[in-house]
Amino acid sequence: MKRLVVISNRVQQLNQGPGGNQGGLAVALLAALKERGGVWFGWSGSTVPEFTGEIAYEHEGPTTTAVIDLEPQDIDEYYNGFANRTLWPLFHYRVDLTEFERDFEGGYARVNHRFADTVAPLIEEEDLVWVHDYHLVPLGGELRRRGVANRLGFFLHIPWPPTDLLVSLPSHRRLVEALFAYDVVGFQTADWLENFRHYVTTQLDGTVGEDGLVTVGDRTIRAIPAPIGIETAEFEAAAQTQAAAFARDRMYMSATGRSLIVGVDRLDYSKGLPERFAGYERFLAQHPDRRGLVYMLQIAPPSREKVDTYQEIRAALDGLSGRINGEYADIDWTPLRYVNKGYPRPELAGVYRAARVGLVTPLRDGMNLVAKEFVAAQDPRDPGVLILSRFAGAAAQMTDAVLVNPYSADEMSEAILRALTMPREERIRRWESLIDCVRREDVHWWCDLFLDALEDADVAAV
Ligand code: GDG
Repeated sequence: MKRLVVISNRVQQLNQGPGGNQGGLAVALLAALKERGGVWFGWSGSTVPEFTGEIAYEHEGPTTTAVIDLEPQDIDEYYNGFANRTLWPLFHYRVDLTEFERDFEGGYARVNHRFADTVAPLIEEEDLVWVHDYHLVPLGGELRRRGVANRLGFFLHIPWPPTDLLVSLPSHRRLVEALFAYDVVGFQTADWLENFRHYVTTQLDGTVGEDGLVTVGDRTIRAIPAPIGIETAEFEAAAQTQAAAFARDRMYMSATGRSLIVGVDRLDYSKGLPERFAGYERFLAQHPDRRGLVYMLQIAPPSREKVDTYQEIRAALDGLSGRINGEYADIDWTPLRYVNKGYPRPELAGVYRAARVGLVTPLRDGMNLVAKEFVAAQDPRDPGVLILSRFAGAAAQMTDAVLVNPYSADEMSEAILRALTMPREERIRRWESLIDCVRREDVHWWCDLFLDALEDADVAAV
């Protein structure tokens, strides 16, 4: 098996352990590196007044992490700028929130240069190089310019937007052309891949051939759908630990006889939290007989706090949650528990297991791992019901969830009632079909799918 070099914006600290608060990407990549051995390279999360390119290493078994510090201006323009103020909203269909600033593009190009300069010497001849996400689209081209002839793969964790939206980015052409430095480009779903193909054929005069081959000019890449999974076995086991049982019992004891509806999301406007709260509020308004019998727990650890749109969504949610509780709470009942902090994974698993309903309703999401984790944590004899947005990538695989349009408070309200009253046989039938997919198409399956495609790819000419 070939050694792997993974490159992503952030690198998970190796010594953080299973209790750490890791994002979806981190959980998936650590699993891949544990299996194959190799290097994970990225930004340390710290800044220095002047960039030096000095690398800090950490080792654990076959895995090495290698991180660099960036300058404050890099973070403003590349991370908080082009990545999170331009590409993230645009790729989540939010042109209204997208900021188009030339300075951001300068910072994005500069950091991709810096990444390439520092990581290129770490790449050995036979390594497979796997670049992750929208922060690093131009990195493949930068590596090629530095003579890296290895197989290069790129995986996009977020949606690929329709062409009509993407062309509102002034530099859209340059961005997409940069993907042609890779050998394999992976997307979460066939729909996002279709959007990419549409762009390439209509804007770049490209062609789509057999077997996922996409050609523009003299470059042919393989563009594939590769839906990311979770470490299912590990998460199922986490749900049965003492820590999980303790969290589950804490939930039961704090609300005896009441059904828990749970949501867990990074605090991000793409996750549809105001719409979710509105759907729950509609449910409470339409079903007075259910008040006092249910409660909702929304765990939402803050993220990207330097970006104004994230401050705005947080303020909006503070207001909405206050309004819902002000309107409906009773002296012995709080309808909505809204918590802005993260929990260790086993505790999360216990909370999922205590829940009657999992509410995963992003307005747009590349995949959504919470949906899969919720399913993995359930008790097979008495599983909860997953309500899932049609606009999450996960909906393509998880068709036995109760699928909803997250923009519709009425649909959400109906789905909540349906989930709460669903007979046990139907819950079990749906859950068995869902867990089957979550087990089969887990994170190891995903890695193998992508890396097999990469190993099979013809090595690009430098
Ligand atoms: C991007 C794409 C795609 C959340 N709160 C806590 C916590 N989490 C963990 C979850 C899950 C992860 O964070 C979130 O993953 P998602 O997939 O839901 O969303 P993004 O962070 O937006 O990830 C997404 C993903 O990349 C992978 O490709 O699915 O579409 O947007 O694992 O459990 N973990 C802990 N405590 C928390 O409070 N420990």
